[in-house]
Amino acid sequence: MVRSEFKMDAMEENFKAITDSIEERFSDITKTVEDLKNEIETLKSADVESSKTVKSIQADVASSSIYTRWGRRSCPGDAELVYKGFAGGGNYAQTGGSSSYVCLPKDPVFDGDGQKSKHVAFLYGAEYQTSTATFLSNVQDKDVPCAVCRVIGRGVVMIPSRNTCYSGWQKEYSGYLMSEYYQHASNKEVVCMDGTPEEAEGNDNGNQDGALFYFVQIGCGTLKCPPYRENVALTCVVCSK
Ligand SMILES: [Ca+2]
Ligand SMILES: [Ca+2]
Repeated sequence: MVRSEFKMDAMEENFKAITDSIEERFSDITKTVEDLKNEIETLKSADVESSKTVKSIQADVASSSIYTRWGRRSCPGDAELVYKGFAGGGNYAQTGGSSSYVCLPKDPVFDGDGQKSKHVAFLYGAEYQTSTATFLSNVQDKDVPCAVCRVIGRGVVMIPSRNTCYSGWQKEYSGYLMSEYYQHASNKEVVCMDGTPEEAEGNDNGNQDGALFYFVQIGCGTLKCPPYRENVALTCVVCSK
């Protein structure tokens, strides 16, 4: 009797030891599973972060904006110079031809003398026509340069009739709106001339005309004054973000 009781006790002890060990292992496994879950979550968020970084780097590399800085031979700030040259466009006295100003590079490349046509559009160099203005009249008849500029990872906007950018935007350059004289045969787009205009390389101070640049002012009416004002040259600013 005593012997079998002793046997039972021993069995019970043995059984308890086994269940304890199972419980212990189970708790270890649960902890390991928890640890692995946490690790997976950490890896997942790290992956999301790194793919975000990769995407933003790709966006920076892929996206760039181009603008023309009229009246200058260089690009401002961190903008990269694509090329510089001479502002040109259709002749002020001709009804046909280019209604855009174009930035012609200083180093043209031609395909050959034999390639020509009788019926064509003409491009001419451009001059500042500021003699009747109360400011910058010293650049009258000077030839207008231009620079084509590239900014990486930012968009660009030209805002007419402001000389400062809106909050969060970086100023590329500011100046004055210019276009063709309102009574000339040729009409042109409105562009933003740098506020500190230079002369083109090889400038001739003489009056050769061609495509012309005049300041732009407001005609009040449908456009309300205020906030607009008559008899004041309109400003402009080129901003990037
Ligand atoms: Ca000239
Ligand atoms: Ca002129």
